[in-house]
Amino acid sequence: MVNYTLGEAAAAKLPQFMVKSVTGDVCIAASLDYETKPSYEFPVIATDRGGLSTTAMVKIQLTDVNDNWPVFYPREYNVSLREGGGGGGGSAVVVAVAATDRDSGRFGLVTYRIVAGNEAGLFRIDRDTGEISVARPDLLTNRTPLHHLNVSATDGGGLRALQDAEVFLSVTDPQSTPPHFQRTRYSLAVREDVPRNTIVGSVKATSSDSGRSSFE
Ligand SMILES: [Ca+2]
Ligand SMILES: [Ca+2]
Repeated sequence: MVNYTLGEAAAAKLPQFMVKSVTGDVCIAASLDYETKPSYEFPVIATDRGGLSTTAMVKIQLTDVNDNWPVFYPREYNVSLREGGGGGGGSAVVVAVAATDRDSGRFGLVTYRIVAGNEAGLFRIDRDTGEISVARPDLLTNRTPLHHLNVSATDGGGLRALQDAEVFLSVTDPQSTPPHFQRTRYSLAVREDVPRNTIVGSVKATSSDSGRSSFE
């Protein structure tokens, strides 16, 4: 007659597993999560009536299941576009949306699709990278100055992000230019013990339109 137990240290650390003392069956005692811990290894001790014992190691390898939905971060994107798609050529990438999925392999592989707002085929998206570009620069005019796309993310197991990404694209007049910073890089030195609200420098951008911007 042999009695089976988890090693003492393992029993304290691993509430997920138990071993039946009479049969030696290894059972699940609490819920598992591949994303938190994909494998376990622990000793099982067999003891006979005379008190002699021996130890075997048990290794548990979990198999991933598709239990995570893709999640967009950020979920909203704002882009300004030049009329006629100028500035970098018509097929330049104007914005890239991004969703992540905690699963491994194809269950974590995200593909993107524009699901609303692109009825005229103005934009296209790279389904693997989420990069959005202008497919029809000739249709990009400020007679329709605002475009609103909904983008879905779906993983390789067919789970779709519960919330689509929203992309707001505004078409600006080719004459107007976006504000530009006086410098592209600012380096500021700050003592680590300065109190809150201390001004440590300032950044400044200027705009070509005469102070009053007509739209944000
Ligand atoms: Ca997934
Ligand atoms: Ca999983």
